[in-house]
Parts: sequence; C-alpha cells; structure tokens
Amino acid sequence: MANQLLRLDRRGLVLLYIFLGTLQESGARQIQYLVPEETDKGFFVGNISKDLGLEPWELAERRVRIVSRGKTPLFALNPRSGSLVTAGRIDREELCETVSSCILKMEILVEDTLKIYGVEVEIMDINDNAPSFREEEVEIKVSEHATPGSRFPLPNARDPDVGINSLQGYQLNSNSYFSLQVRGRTDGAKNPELVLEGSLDREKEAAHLLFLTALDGGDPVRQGTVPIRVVVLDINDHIPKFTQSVYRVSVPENLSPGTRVLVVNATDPDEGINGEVVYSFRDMESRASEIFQLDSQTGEVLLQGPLDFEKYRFYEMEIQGQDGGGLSTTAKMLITVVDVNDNVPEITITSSTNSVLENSPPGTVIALLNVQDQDSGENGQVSCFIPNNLPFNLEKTYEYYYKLMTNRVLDREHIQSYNITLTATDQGSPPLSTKTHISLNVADDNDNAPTFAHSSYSAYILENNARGASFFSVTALDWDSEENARVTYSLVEDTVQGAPLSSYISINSDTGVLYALHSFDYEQFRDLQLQVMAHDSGDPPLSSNVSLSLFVLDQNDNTPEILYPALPTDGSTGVELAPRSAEPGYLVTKVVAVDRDSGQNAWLSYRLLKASEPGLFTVGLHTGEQAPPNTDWRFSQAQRPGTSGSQNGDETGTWPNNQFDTEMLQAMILASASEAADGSSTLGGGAGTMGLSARYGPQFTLQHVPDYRQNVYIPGSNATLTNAAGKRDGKAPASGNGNKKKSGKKEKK
Ligand SMILES: *[C@@H]1O[C@H](CO)[C@@H](O)[C@H](O)[C@H]1NC(C)=O
Ligand SMILES: *[C@@H]1O[C@H](CO)[C@@H](O)[C@H](O)[C@H]1NC(C)=O
Ligand SMILES: *[C@@H]1O[C@H](CO)[C@@H](O)[C@H](O)[C@H]1NC(C)=O
Ligand SMILES: *[C@@H]1O[C@H](CO)[C@@H](O)[C@H](O)[C@H]1NC(C)=O
Ligand SMILES: CC(=O)N[C@H]1CO[C@H](CO)[C@@H](O)[C@@H]1O
Repeated sequence: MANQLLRLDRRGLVLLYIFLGTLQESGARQIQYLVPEETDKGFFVGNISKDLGLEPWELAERRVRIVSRGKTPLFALNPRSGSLVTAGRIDREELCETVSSCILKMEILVEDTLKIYGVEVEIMDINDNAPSFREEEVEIKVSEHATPGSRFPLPNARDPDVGINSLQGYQLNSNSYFSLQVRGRTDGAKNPELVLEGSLDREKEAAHLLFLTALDGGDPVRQGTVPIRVVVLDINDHIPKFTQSVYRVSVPENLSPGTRVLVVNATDPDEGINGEVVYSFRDMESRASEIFQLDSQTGEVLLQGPLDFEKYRFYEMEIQGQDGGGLSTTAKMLITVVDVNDNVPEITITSSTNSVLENSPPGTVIALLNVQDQDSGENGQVSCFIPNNLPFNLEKTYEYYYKLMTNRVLDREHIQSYNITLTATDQGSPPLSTKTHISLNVADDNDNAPTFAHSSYSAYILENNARGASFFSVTALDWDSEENARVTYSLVEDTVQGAPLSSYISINSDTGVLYALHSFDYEQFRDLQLQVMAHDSGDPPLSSNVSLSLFVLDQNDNTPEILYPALPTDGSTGVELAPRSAEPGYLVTKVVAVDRDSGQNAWLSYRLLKASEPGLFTVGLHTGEQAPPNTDWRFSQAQRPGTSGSQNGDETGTWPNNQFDTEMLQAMILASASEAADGSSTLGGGAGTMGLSARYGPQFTLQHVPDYRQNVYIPGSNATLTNAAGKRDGKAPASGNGNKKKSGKKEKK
C-alpha cells in the first residue's frame, strides 16, 4: 500500500512538471517549486531569475522582490545567483499538520515593470517522525478462563508524518498466547487488537509482557513501541491439595494435652481467597473429636484430651481442606497410640480361704489368684511372687493364674496366722508393681494332749479332816485352742482297801481341785495313790494321766498308853523292888509307854504325879527311867532328839518345831528303829524282838510293843519301814548299867 502511494505521488510529480511547462509558455507567470522540509537556511528552492526570464544580475537592477505579508518570511532571494532560497528551517508538520500536500503561496514583484508573479512552493514531507504511543505502558486484564479468540483493543500509535512516512502498521513480539490483528476503520485509520490464541493459566504465568510496535513507511522505517502487560485474572480453578494423602503419626499415650501431634498442609495455587485453605475434621467420631483439635487456619493438630492406649490405640480421621471458593479435598490422618507403662499390675484373688487346718498335707491350696496388667508388651508382662521365708508356694497354673498353696505342714501352736504379701511386678522400664495381702489363720487341730506341769504330785492332808475339804489342785495345760484346749479332770477309777477310790476322793472336773470325801485316820492309812486324768474336748479327745500321792498327816489324836509296868489285874498296886543298899541313881524300873500317833505326837515325856516320899525317886523325863541318868543311855549327843548338838545334853530339850528339825528327827527315829529291828544290832536280841529284850531283859519283847515303824514316813515318799531297813551306827550307851532294863521309848517313831 505504501508503494502504491509512492507511485501515485510520482505520477503527480510528472503532472506537476507538465503543468509548469504550460505556465511558462502561456506567460501566466505562475511559478511552482518543490522543496523538502527540514532543510538548512539558504537551501536552493528554485532558479527564480531564469523562471522570470532575466539574467541573475537583472534581479537587483529591476528591483525584484518577494511581497511580504507581514509574516516571518520563509524564503529569500539570492541576488548573486538569482535563486530563491529558504530563509530558515521549515517544518512541514508545523505548517500543514496532517494535510497531505503542503503548498505555500507568495508573490514576487518586479518593480520596474510592476509585474506580479505568483510563486507556489510545495513543502515536501520527509520522514522525520517516528510512530509513537501516548501511553508509556499498557495493562490489560484478562480472565484466566477467557476463551481463545477473545479480542482486546490495543492503543493506537500516531505519526505526524504524511504519506508513506506516516504510520503504516503494527507488529507484536512473538509469543504463544497472543496474536495481533489490525482492523481498518472506515476513516482509514487502523486499530490494533490483541487476540487470545490459547488457554491461559494464571498459576503457570500470572502475567505476560508483550511489546506492540508501530511502524511507518519511511526510509529508513521509523517505529515506536509500547509495552503491553497482560495480567491474568485468577479464577478458582484449583482444588486444594494435601501434601500427603495419608498422615501417619505415633504418639505415646502419656502425651500431655496441648501438645502438637502433627501439622497437615494443603496447598492451593489459586490466588487470594481462592488459595486460602481452611481445615476441618470430616465426620469425626465423637471420641476422636474430644481428644484432638484441629486448627482450621494452621492445620495444626493438637492433643486436647488424655490418650489411653488401653482404651483406644488407633484413631483414623478424615480431614478436609477447603479453599475460599468452596473447593475442597480430603486426606486421612492415622494416629497410633504407643503404650507407656502407666498401668500398675492388678492382683485379683479369685478364691481364697481365710483359714487352713493345721497338719493339712503340703500342697493344700489356699488361694487362686489372677494377675493382670492393662499395658501391652513388656509393660503388661507380669510376674507374681511371695516372700520365700513362708511355708507357701506360689505356682503358676494357667496363663496369669496362680495357686497359692502350702509347702509343708503348718503348726498352729507355732504360728497362728500368716500375713502373706503377694507382689506383682511388670517388666516395663521402670517396672511397676503392686502388693496385696492374704491373711490366713491356721485352724486348730486337736494335736496336743493336756499336759501336767509335773510328772507326779504329792499332796498332804491332816487326818481327821473335814469331809469335802479340798486338799490339792492339779492343772493341765493344753496348747490347742477352744474345745481342743478345754481340759476336764477326772480320777482314774481304782479301789482303796476294797472300796472305790471315788468314795474317798473327788475332783472338780473343771478346776482340778481335789476334795476328800472321807475323814482320814492317819492311824488307819497314811497314803493313797491315785491317778488324775486330764482330757480335752477335742474330737477325738486327747488325755494324759498323772499320779498323785496323797499323804495323811498325823494329828495328836491318841493318848499315850503305858505298857510297863502293867497294872495288876487283881486291883493291887504294882510293886517294884529295889535293894536297900541302892545308891542314889539306882535304876529301880523303867516306865514304858507308847503312843499310836507319830512324830512329835508320839514323843513321850514322863513325870511322877504322886509320890509318898517326894524326892526319893525321880523319873527320867524322856527315858521313863527315872534315878536321873547322867547321859542319855541311848543316843549319842549328835543323835539326840532336838536340834542337833545345839541343845547338847539338855534332858528337858524341847521338841523341834520347825519342819527341818522335824524331818531330821524322824530320820533319826527311823534309823534307830531300823537298828532295833536288825538282828545284828549291838543291842540285839532275837529276830522280831527289835532288840528290846537285849536292852530291857528277855521279858521285854515285841509282844509288848506295837510295831509303829510304819508311823515313820518320809514326806513325798511312800517308803515305810521294813525289817530290812538300814543298820544303825549309834554309839554305845553312856550309862554303865547295861544290864538294866532300858526304856522302850526308842521304839517310838
Ligand atoms: C505447606 O507445604 C508447602 C509445599 O510443600 C510449603 O511451601 C508450605 O510452607 C507448607 N506450609 C506449612 C504451614 O508448612
Ligand atoms: C499385712 O501386712 C501389711 C504390711 O506389712 C499390713 O499393711 C497389713 O495391714 C497386714 N494385714 C493384716 C491383716 O495384718
Ligand atoms: C490314763 O488312764 C486311763 C485309765 O487307766 C487310760 O484309759 C488312759 O489311756 C490313760 N491315758 C494315758 C494318756 O495314758
Ligand atoms: C511306792 O511303793 C511302790 C512299792 O510298794 C513302788 O513301786 C513305787 O515306786 C513307790 N512310789 C514312790 C513314789 O516312791
Ligand atoms: C544557478 C543557475 O543555474 N543559474 C542560471 C540561471 O539562468 C541563467 C540564464 O537565464 C543562467 O545564466 C544562470 O547560470
């Protein structure tokens, strides 16, 4: 099109010259010139002298000049060369703006002939202007989802040059999204438009920078460029996307509330609220919603309630991420709770007895128990034990069941009850343990018989006792308990002198107190052997026996009996003969008396009650001899009745009162009585005479004296005198009158 214009102009130029030639021939004096704009001052416009038909020098002579119209003259005459020249720089665009042919008219006056010539100078355009845009930068907003083919107007460029030098067209830098289309308007102007060629993706390229170039047809071509910034407007064309489709996390069950468990993250490449994601749980079961809390903005999942591995060890939740445009996506969250040793083992006594019979065989089951631990793994592995100093074993039976049983025979009398501590410990680190106690009573078995403190007892009772008098009590202890320890006393049936024992003695079955049912006569019998039985109330009962010796003690209930001299049976008084020449101290006779009692009660002393001639005769206080003897004819000093040698020679010695002396005395009596009974006695007579005949003469034999040897008893012993009793070792009598009758006193025991 530019070339076409150029061709038209050239044709015009040819026409112009033809026209000029015509003017010259007709002499119409219309002179036409063509001068380019923007020339320097003095630029040759045309040979005016020649066109006026003058010689150059005639211009001055004939006073040729340009008629001025008051405006700054654009042209001037050069009189030397006869040329019309420019008076200054000429800007066609300033003179004619966009008018395509810019012709300036002026007149030249030849004063000497007063001829006027019209001169037309056409200012020729040169490409001195580049196309330009009014905007420095253009921004175009295009929606991301604009369809290909969409058009967007672009700014027009301007070029004040004319013709070929003016704006000829536009160009767009090459790019894959946009193309340029120029639409011609009816007025010939051209409007550039941007055409969308492909789909836009804001998330790929949020803006495109294009350059629109406007070109003219000059030589060289001039151009102007404007940057076009295409901004892609976001649409919510992206769904949020979680960084993981499944979030897995393991947390220890003792995690404290408020702790962050994990962070979920969903991204959305859209812009603004289209890209802002809020998080929420979807269809969350209530138990999880109580325990976890999701921050809708940050995606942080916090623990808000306590975890308990033993209740729930796994949580599965669906989380949703939604952008401001309402698009959403989901992901899974799997939370595994890890066990921590936070449960103490538990001991459950499934069944137990609180008492076990003593003597039960080893292996008797006391309790069945079960240990448990809510924890898992090693934290839940429990072992159970008891102290090993107890007579019990703890045996594992089935899984976590244990049997507590005895491992030896128990003895209630040794240990009555046990407090068994059961300890259950798990294998966690650190381990947890629990203790429980089983108290076990050992029930009594009747395995102990009542026992008496002594193997035998001796009891004493004074003769002539009151009937029903208690004289002794026995006690037997039984180490068992209750009925098994309740002791009952009884007498083992026996006969005493043909009568049942029970007619003599009775015993209180509860207290063990013994009563005499009989008034005993020492002179009848002195001792009684009996057996007391103690038995408990067990089933079967156990018993034990003890022997008891009851000794009857003498009381002075018999009067002495004078055996010699015997009262004559004819009623006369007895006569003892003494020689007239008898010296003082002559033994006239010996009074012999006996007493059925024993001991002190049989200790006799003699006194004269009545004498016709007082002082002529005396009787020995103890001997019944009377001329008072100097010494005891029979006893050595040491043997003398009384308290040994301390009362040496005391014929009137008192009978000892204390127990010790009594016993000693009895022993001495026993000794001499035995001696008397002994045939080898120094006082000896024949057997059965007890030595009396030797001492007192042949007429004095046992027939005269009752045998009271049995009156001598040793307390605590049932020994009595017999003919075989020990020998005497007494001294010879102090008296020199060994041939005289001796007192029978020594027969008394
Ligand atoms: C989410 O993930 C994206 C992409 O990995 C990352 O750039 C962004 O920082 C993450 N946001 C958070 C809160 O971690
Ligand atoms: C058993 O012993 C424990 C600790 O020694 C004690 O706490 C508990 O009271 C006892 N139980 C009985 C029944 O005595
Ligand atoms: C005690 O004596 C009675 C009667 O003689 C007898 O039956 C019983 O077995 C005796 N008890 C013991 C333990 O010897
Ligand atoms: C009592 O005497 C008898 C013989 O007569 C004897 O067997 C018994 O052991 C004596 N008892 C005591 C306690 O001395
Ligand atoms: C500059 C130029 O070419 N001047 C010419 C103008 O015409 C006359 C004849 O009329 C010539 O003599 C000049 O040389």
